[in-house]
Amino acid sequence: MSQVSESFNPAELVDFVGCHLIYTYDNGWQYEFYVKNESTVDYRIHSGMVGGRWVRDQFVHIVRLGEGIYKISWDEPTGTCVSVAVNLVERRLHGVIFFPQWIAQDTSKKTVCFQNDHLDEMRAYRDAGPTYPKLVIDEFATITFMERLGRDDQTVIACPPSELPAGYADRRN
Ligand code: FER
Repeated sequence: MSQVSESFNPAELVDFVGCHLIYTYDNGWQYEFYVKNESTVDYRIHSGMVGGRWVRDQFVHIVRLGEGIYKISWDEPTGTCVSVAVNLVERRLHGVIFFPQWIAQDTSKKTVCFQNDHLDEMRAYRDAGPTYPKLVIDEFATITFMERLGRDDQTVIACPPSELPAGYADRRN
């Protein structure tokens, strides 16, 4: 592992690793993530301000807050910072997204891509800014689909949202 977070405690994350969730924020934005391992997530954004964007192998900080309750926090190469608190028992989640100003203003949707193929480009946009004022999005979400898979599965998040089978994100359980 190239980076380790201060609160890192892998033993507490056994039940969360492998978790695959699809959820919709109360503002209508639909997201999906897969907890690949104790410090990595893959995700896809189905709809919203940056719908179509997808990312693999994002380094994240994950902590357990209680029974079925976890918090995932990270800093994107774009400069967007995210912190998501997940309650698996009540199937609710609360996310805070801190968008830099350049993304808030970006009508050409520069971050809507498979980010892994454009990492240097994203860092260059981030460094060019402007960063401030940040656009802070603070929303609850409802988890509409939830399953437990194995760790380090490369097949879960493997294509853009547009190439998924019809109805993929609408499955409910
Ligand atoms: C989320 C909110 C925001 C999430 C990812 C993001 C995987 C990422 C946003 C971005 O980089 O544009 O719940 O879950």
